[in-house]
Amino acid sequence: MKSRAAVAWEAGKPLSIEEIDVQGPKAGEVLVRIVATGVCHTDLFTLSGADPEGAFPVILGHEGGGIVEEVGEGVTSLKPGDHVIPLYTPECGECAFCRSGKTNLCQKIRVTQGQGVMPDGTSRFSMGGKQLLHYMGTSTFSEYTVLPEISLAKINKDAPLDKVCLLGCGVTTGIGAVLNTAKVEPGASVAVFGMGGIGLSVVQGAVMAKAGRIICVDTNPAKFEMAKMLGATDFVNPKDYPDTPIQQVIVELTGGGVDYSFECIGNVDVMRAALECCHKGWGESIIIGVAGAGQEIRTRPFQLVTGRVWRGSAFGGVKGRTELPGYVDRYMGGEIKIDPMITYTMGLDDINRAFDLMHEGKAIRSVIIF
Ligand code: NAD
Ligand code: AHE
Ligand code: ZN
Ligand code: ZN
Repeated sequence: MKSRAAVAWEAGKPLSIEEIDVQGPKAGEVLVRIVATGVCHTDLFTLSGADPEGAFPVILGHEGGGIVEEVGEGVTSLKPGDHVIPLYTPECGECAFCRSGKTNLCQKIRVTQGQGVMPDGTSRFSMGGKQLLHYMGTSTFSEYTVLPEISLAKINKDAPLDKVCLLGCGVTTGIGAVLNTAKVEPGASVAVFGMGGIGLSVVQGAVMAKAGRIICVDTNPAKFEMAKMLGATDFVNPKDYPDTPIQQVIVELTGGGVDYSFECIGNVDVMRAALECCHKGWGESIIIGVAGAGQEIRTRPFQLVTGRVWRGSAFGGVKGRTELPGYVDRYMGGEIKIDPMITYTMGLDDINRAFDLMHEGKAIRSVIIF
């Protein structure tokens, strides 16, 4: 079938709106009509060429909401008409990772997903006979996309797909990092570095966890208004302290450091600051930001010897098929806020503007409506 899609032909170039060919679903696969998709910083990151796994030409996008159009042979858990959120972290329920009870990082299809192909090693996308790659197993920048059955969470049909698409990455990642990865307890102090869609969702998670102090750090003070509206208590712009390392500013502000910090930028120097602003003896820092090829984190081992903990979080530690429907219901019940995160909505033809707005720091999330 034909599909409108935004194609990334090469790194560093704007996306091109094309009419592509999409092959129907093979065994264990599902054809989905994407209704709406968010644009996440990770899409920009891969388009920039900084992603070690980035391969082109590719159809990016991983924060979508859609409707099942057709199912392949052997698919039992989904049928045409079901509303779904694509999962870049699938959940097969049977691999060692799924069975461990310790992680959400299902590895059943991770190798082929990273290579930009379906589990059988081939792509369902092409144009003029030339193969186009899948991205993160989701490729939501195409009106029609094909995913493995294990990469789809079935959700409440009453949920607006142009809102809950943000649960496909940003909102879930931030809230989950607080509740699942850090397990922030009531009264705890929290520092959040980076007030994009992820950092603001960490703020939201910290409020849900009943954290005491929620300190937001961003070099763009325009972001603080939304953070305050979501429940943040303190705002720090590193540019106001040109002569003092930001970790020292936060240690002094809190009289010894925070209980938890979250890096939501992808900057390895900020990752160090986020660790070092944690309280001696128990402070935990969670890395959420994705850093480019060749980047490495550094600190004095003494920081860890003296009790600080460095951890990471992918998709907020959330098991998508099991837990995401509950996140959707919590949005429907008013507990999870998504609408304020949507700064712009636009059609697929304007998708490059969504990338520009994020680069310029003017959008928390742009949602593309097909
Ligand atoms: P974003 O671009 O919307 O937000 C980043 C924010 O960081 C901006 O507000 C910006 O002003 C601020 N910032 C930049 N440099 C800064 C600095 N030196 N000090 C303080 N603030 C600074 O991005 P996003 O969509 O919120 O994504 C954030 C990061 O999280 C990205 O690296 C993205 O790839 C990553 N991410 C990870 C996961 C995961 O599962 N681990 C999921 C989604 C996104
Ligand atoms: N491909 C990159 C890493 C990218 C990365 O860390 N992705 C996150 C999700 S970001 C969503 O916006 C993730 O879930 N990682 C776990 C995984 O298995 O990819 C690289 O460095 O190679
Ligand atoms: Zn993302
Ligand atoms: Zn699995």
